[in-house]
Amino acid sequence: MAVTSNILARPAPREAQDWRAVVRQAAISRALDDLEESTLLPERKVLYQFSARGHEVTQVLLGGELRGSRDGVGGYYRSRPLLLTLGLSVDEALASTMMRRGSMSEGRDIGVVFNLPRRDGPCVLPVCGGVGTQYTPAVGWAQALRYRQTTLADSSCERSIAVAHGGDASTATNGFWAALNIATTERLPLLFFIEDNGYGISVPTHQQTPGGNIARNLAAFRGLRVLDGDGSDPLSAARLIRDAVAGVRAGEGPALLRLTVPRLSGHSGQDTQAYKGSTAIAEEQARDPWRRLQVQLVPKYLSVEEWDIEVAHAGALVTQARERVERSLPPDALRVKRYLFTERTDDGSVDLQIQGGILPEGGVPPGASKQPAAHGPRINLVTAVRRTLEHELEVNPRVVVFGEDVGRKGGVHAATLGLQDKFGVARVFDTSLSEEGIIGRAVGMAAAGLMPVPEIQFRKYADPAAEQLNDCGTMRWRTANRFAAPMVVRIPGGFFKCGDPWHSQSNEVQWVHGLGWRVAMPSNAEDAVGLLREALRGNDPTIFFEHRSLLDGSWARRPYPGDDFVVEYGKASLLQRGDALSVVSWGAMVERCELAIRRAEISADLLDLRTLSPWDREATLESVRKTRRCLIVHEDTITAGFGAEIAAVLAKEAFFDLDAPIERLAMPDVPSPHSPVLLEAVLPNVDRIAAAITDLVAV
Ligand SMILES: Cc1ncc(C[n+]2csc(CCOP(=O)(O)OP(=O)(O)O)c2C)c(N)n1
Repeated sequence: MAVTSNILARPAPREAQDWRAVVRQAAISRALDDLEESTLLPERKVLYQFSARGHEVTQVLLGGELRGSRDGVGGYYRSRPLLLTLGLSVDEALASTMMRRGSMSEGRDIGVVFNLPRRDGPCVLPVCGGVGTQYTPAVGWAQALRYRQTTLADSSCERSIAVAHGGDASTATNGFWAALNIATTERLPLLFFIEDNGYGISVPTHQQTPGGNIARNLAAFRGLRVLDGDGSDPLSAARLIRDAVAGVRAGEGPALLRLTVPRLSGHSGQDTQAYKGSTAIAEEQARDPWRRLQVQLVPKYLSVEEWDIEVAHAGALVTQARERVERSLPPDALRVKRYLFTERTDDGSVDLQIQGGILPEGGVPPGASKQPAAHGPRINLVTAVRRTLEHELEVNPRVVVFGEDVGRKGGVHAATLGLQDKFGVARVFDTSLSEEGIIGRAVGMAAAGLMPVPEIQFRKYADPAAEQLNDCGTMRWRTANRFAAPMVVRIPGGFFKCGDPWHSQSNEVQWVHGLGWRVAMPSNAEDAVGLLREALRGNDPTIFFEHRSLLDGSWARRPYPGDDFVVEYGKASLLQRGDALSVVSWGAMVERCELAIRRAEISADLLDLRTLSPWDREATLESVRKTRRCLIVHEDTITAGFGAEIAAVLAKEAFFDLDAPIERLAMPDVPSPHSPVLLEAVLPNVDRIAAAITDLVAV
């Protein structure tokens, strides 16, 4: 066993290990793998099998150390032994792989992609299929532990830690490096637990990290305690695990523990391992930690009989669980569309997720009003955003605002100006430059009961966070309402005085296609206040798009509508009424449409959708059925833009009411150009909108 460490390893506390429990848990894991590999997979009762054979002893040992009342784990598809140790029942495990009712996702997700919501012991964040996605949410959990302890005076978080569990290849991902950077910079209580089985499917570890040992490579990484050992030597692995956990728990900052283990089966049930060769496979079998455990324990710590009893007991547990699960029902196909968003029960109360966000912990949002209490001077949209954030930070101690430059500078768009001075660095803070880190961290914080408000500096720069955004949106659905991560992602974007492919993208349709996200695109300061507040007090993840040209635009200015004002999502605003046609728009195009209608001197309905997910189908249909003509105007590019969705719905639902084809005016399929001359040539402007209105009315 080698220990490479920039802090010398301390002797582990001499607490007795319950070896019988270790044997029992590891035997259950192995019995599950035996059953799935030998029977359920060939019988096609399990469609995806990811064996943990070779990984089970180290994971069970880790699970035994996670006794903090608020410990949080980010795991992956090979984490089942760890979960079994933390409370996943054998029935739940089998119901999940066999896609039965009572599984952790109700048949919606792969059976080894688990979750374990809990507030009285170790909680496992919803596991994702994407390799490396577990790391930044684990960082968010670790930061939330600190926040809850210091800012919310929540003593249950004292000495609790976060653990991110992954394989050797996962250390090559963006998520790993983002998490490592944040955890060490912020000195968070996070353990990176890396099980190095030598392969990422077929690609050997030396192609994932130079020299093939991530622990050795990180030995000089500042702020990280690094431990390295042989997971096939259970007695010494147990000491290392205990030592690593104890250090993080004691407040020494993050640590990384790498343990080598053999992967004794294929990567998944389909994998023949032809790339390994028989010598390598034989060598791996010789390193089987389960067999070594027996040699190390029997008879010194356990008698032969005790070992056999535990193994037989595990086998019986799995057999009985299989019988029960075989008799259980398949998932309910009628429920497959449920739980993309918060739902209500028959009595009207919220059908709450077990964990994530503020509501499951008893949080009650303050009273709200849909009527604006408009008074005072008109304020611009950026002030509206700032003032709303300020008020919500005041009334809700769980709101945290963060992103690149949002702290001392107050954001590059000035939306958070002065907030750090007022609320302190724990609640309003700068992050390192990692969008994966910003959103992944928000996911972990939301899961831990906070309301994160991350800022993505410009729309285009959400690209590196795409994976975390996607997985956040689907979390409620894929855990069948067990977990959700409500948050408000503020994203400034769109053109300003000029365009360019980096700062001026709109592309809102991508968010609408991102399942599970609510999407707001306000056109003015009053709606911005109401939509932002509604999102901040809501229970679903929300993309709040702040259009750059509106931040200080004069048309968008409105009086502040009050500290209680909210705007319901999915309710369009009918800005003016007319009968010759309906103009449907949102964001920065609304102002142009209003001017164009005036210029064309046509009597028209002007609908500002305000939110695109959900969007107000009813109001749009009602208007179009009345005017019998519709022009949709948006800034996003035309092909498969959101206008296409609206047009498709109108074509189907209002077909016999239409007197003319539905028209769309949008950016052609080009990136936003920089020169104002070029931008003017492609962006819908008042002249072109007015001409389109005139033409459509003439049809
Ligand atoms: C982002 C992403 N890329 C590719 C894959 C396909 N894939 C699944 S597992 C895997 C290898 C991961 O290996 P490692 O992290 O070492 O864990 P192990 O399977 O060895 O336990 C790959 C490439 C994926 N799931 N996610």
